[in-house]
Amino acid sequence: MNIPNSHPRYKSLKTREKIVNSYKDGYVAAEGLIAHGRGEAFDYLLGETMDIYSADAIRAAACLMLNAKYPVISVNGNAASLVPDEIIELSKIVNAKIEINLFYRTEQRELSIYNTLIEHGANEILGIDKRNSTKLPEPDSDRRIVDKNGIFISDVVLIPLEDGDRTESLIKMGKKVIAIDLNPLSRTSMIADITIVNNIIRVMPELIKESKYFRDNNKKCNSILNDFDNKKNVAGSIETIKDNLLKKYNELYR
Ligand code: PTJ
Repeated sequence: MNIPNSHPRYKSLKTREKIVNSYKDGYVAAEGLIAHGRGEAFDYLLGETMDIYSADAIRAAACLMLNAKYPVISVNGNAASLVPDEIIELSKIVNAKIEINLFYRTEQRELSIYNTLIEHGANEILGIDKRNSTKLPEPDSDRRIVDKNGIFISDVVLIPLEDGDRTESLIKMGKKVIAIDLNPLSRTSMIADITIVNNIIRVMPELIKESKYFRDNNKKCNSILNDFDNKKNVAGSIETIKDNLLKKYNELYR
């Protein structure tokens, strides 16, 4: 379909087109399309911008990844579809491993995501060689299957669009978790060490920019990490939604 770039929701429609094509190509799960729709709804309520709370969380996330000994970026179908280049670029800046880790795991989807990331220039991708698979103690879902040389031994994991059970399991194992999730009410958002409540499409370029900055200005990271309070920050995002709703309400009724 031809989407005219004059359309008021051009960007959003193009993103939908991208994720639907990745579904047709076999690497986004059907359920990933539903998850995307839920994300869109929260993005709408959040005002579809980069607010101060996500900007703060991104700075803290950049610092945490740069200070990590063994950071890993966990990649699922939606992330591979929406931001493949950015995942690879970030992994190089913060020296992180990339690991494919799927909730709706099939070998065909794993391979398809692997091929996509290779096409986009990735060198090493974990989570695909079954000889290196091991299991986290929890959760019961296939998300617990991880790479011995990746998430299993990591100290910091970046998890875009993740479910709460595995987030909890990673935290119980003593790992620091950075989540990217548009839903500030999700269990993942509430329990992660750092939650970036924004659209992965907006987040990744900023995270790359901040990671480059703090790589060269690392001394500032300690105070940024000490000052960051995730619960307060997520509450700020909820407040943004509340303010946006109130503004709309007042426009209609006052
Ligand atoms: O590729 P798989 O098999 O690993 O499956 C991926 C999905 C996303 C289907 C799977 O992880 C899943 O079911 O996730 P949930 O539990 O639906 O959680 C996804 C979260 O991501 C929801 O809270 C959405 O609001 C949020 N989300 C959706 N799109 C975006 C997003 N957050 C940031 N940016 C987005 N573009």
